[in-house]
Amino acid sequence: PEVLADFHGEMGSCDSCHVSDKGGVTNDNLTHENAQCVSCHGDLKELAAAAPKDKVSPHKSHLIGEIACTSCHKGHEKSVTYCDACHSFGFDMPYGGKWERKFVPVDADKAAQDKAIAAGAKETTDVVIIGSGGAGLAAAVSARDAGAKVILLEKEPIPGGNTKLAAGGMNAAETKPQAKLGIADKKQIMIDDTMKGGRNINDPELVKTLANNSSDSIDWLTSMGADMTDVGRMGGASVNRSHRPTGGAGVGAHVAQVLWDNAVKRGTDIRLNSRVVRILEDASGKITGVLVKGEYTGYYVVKADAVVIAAGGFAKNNDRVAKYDPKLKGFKATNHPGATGDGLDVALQAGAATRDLEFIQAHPTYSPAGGVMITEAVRGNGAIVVNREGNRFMNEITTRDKASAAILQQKGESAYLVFDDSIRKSLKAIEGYVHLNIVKEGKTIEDLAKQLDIPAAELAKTVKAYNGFVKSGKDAQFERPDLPRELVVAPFYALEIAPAVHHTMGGVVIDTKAEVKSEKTGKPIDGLYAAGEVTGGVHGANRLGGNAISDIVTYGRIAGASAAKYAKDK
Ligand code: FAD
Ligand code: MEZ
Repeated sequence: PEVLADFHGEMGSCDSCHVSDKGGVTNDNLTHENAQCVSCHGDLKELAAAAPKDKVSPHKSHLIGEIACTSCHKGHEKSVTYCDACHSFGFDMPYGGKWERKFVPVDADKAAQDKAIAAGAKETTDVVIIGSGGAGLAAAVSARDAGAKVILLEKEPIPGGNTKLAAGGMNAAETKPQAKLGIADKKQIMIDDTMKGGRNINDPELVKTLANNSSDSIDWLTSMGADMTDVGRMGGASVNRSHRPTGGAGVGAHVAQVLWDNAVKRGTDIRLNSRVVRILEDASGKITGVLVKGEYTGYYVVKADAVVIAAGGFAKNNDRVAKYDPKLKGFKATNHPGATGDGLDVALQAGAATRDLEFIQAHPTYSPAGGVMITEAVRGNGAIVVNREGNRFMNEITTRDKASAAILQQKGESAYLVFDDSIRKSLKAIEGYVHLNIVKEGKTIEDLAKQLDIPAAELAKTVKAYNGFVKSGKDAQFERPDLPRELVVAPFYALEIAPAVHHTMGGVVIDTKAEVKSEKTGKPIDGLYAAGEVTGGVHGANRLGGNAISDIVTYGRIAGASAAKYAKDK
């Protein structure tokens, strides 16, 4: 047999997977088909528990939601390991093929799309949300709380977008966790840091709304079951304000899971494998719904009073990235495979104005060996960065644009992140990198240098000088403003890092109510809202670490509430 369906076909008829013996699926989530897999093979938890402990298990992952078996195990085509979108584990997958994803423009197949539109709406709702990342899920929760009927459409088989990958934290000022830790912060300082980091081209009103609502957003998440009690420092922040779960665990998977659970609990109709390819309007320009391409059910129209675009950015689409910033051509990306810019395309078709698309951020510490971004929190908690000569060359917690540029100037266009066991113990996220086998370990600094094949005496000198700066409270070399700890607790660790495309700052123009502005009139398009990485203006020319999760939670909530109100008042 070539594919899984051949094998199952030999065992019985189509109804071993499908509802009828003639095949055909019930919905794009493949609810029945996935339940059939589980009924014979067990669920993810059971499969993960049975896997050898010393190996990365394909069934144990950091992804969120209920991961459907068919996300990887395909019936009628070669199976693919979704993990390979970022990593390269080389799992021996039955009936497996190579991970490949070609970008298909949203307007491909126009004749079939026009035919589906002409056939009219298949169903009706109050609010449609495009995207199941943090912005979309936050919008779903707040729209449901405001009484709207919501359909949330996600093109990927796995929910959570980039949000589920977020690691370092969520920025917020004047919060309860900060107060508990004795951290004095002000919303105005968050505004000033964000404007400065964004080179002052941010929309000041959007920034004010971000900072002024950030503490409420922490309370909102906490009230739904989130743990945001650990607070650390991110690049460009003058105060510790990046919130994450206890012990420094990754923030994104946690926040996305809490929002997912709450959206599900509130009865949101969530459809995976469902790509929105067009936003529909009437002759007066009012939004009337969306055209969806169901991976298995084909094109159909959902009529809706309001649409929220929460479709994320486009950092994983290198052709598009390079179009706006040719310097980034061929760069790897930290993003999930769905970050291709579809949201922007459907928004443009609907007449939305855009801004700042040329501003694209590279994250300075991506591990090429692991296919994974190494969180800024490692530096925030005290790690240093050295080059192949064993020397520091920058303030490690400067903004990302500056850090990435400095790394690219070093020999080999990469560098090493160096930390000690006390930093490892301060941040649970590091265990994930150790698990991926990408972290070198040395009993002493000299031993570590040998493993990295860099001059041992030079690295020892660098660490000694740095420890002296920590003791004196002043980095005489690069003016690093925050010096949390000396690097003295063995064992010592290092991993190679290089910049990778991380965040697209530009996008759809919105106002503080998350209304999308029209390119033609400059006024809001009736019924169209947007939130999160698909928008521009909040982060200006350069986003500060920790500000995106803050953005998506705050503007996701606002967009959901605004869309529900519009639908109700209509
Ligand atoms: P996403 O979470 O990307 O969700 C958008 C969803 O829309 C996706 O699931 C996508 O598949 C779907 N979609 C797109 N087009 C369509 C369509 N046409 N139809 C249906 N669905 C569609 N920020 C921080 O503040 N702190 C951090 O610690 C942090 N760490 C990060 C670590 C990594 C590795 C990455 C990649 C990013 C990190 N960020 C962090 C940035 C932050 O995670 C993102 O900017 C943010 O989560 C984006 O949220 P979103 O909801 O706007 O988009
Ligand atoms: O905001 C981010 O992108 C972030 C904090 C990433 C990280 O390094 O953890």
